Amino acid sequence: MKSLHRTIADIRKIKIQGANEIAIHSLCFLKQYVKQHGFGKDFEIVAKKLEKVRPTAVVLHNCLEILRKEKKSSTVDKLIRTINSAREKESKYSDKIIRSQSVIMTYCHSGEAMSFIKHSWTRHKKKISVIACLTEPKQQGVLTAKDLSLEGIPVTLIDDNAIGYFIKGVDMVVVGADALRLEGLVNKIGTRLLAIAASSAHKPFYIVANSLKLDTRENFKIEERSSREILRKIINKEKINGIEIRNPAFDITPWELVTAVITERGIISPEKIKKELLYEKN
Ligand code: RUB
Repeated sequence: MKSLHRTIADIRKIKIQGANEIAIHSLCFLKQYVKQHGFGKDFEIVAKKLEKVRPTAVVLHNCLEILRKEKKSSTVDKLIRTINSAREKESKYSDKIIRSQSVIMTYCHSGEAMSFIKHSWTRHKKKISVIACLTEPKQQGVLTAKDLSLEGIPVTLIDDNAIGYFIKGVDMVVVGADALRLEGLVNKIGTRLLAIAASSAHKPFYIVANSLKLDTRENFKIEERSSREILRKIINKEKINGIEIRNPAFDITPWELVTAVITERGIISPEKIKKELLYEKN
């Protein structure tokens, strides 16, 4: 069994990344933990420690809220199954969105977006190609490019600055989500600019996200990561001391820029997602 320390370290260092994987790995740890220690006071301490590592991604938070209510170790398995089966269900809708010869632009590395795109290639045999954006500063887009390329999908890796150059040639943008909030889609920093580029080029912008990503938290914060991630990319560091460097990990894309959200329950309009969020809030 992976220790709490190890689980937290792997999530913090982005060895485990993406909202669903963060939740699944935390749940795997908790499964062993509750077998030994149950759901007593210490469970809450451990749960809070895990939740604090990547606070923006809402899936783990929503899973913990369910666990806090049900207090059953079988709930842990149920939640892992729910996340995994949502990916499969969403993927089936790729047939309705992705056609042969489609050029798809994607951003960062989202397990749900990956499954959706791969499904159209492997199951529906669509001759697609993908443009993966590098996604600075952590470059998770490289994972995406490798992942798709291993499946045999033609993939081109581009710098984030080249989005405006390539957007006219794509048929759609497909991204994942860290959270779906009333204000909009929370996803990797840069997603908002990509959505603006897609909208100005009249290209559809799709999100693939399960229902555990609905986020009604009052206490919501955008994770700000170490400035060192930006600093190490600067070639000339002369006279750089004293300049403030900011490194938010996520941004919010307003719903007006989103075409639809593909969930395990079907393809849902942004208006319906907002209604669901309002309903859950009240
Ligand atoms: C990952 C990211 C992903 C979402 C969705 O950011 O923004 O698009 O988390 O991923 P990071 P998934 O690499 O900082 O965790 O679909 O796998 O839940």
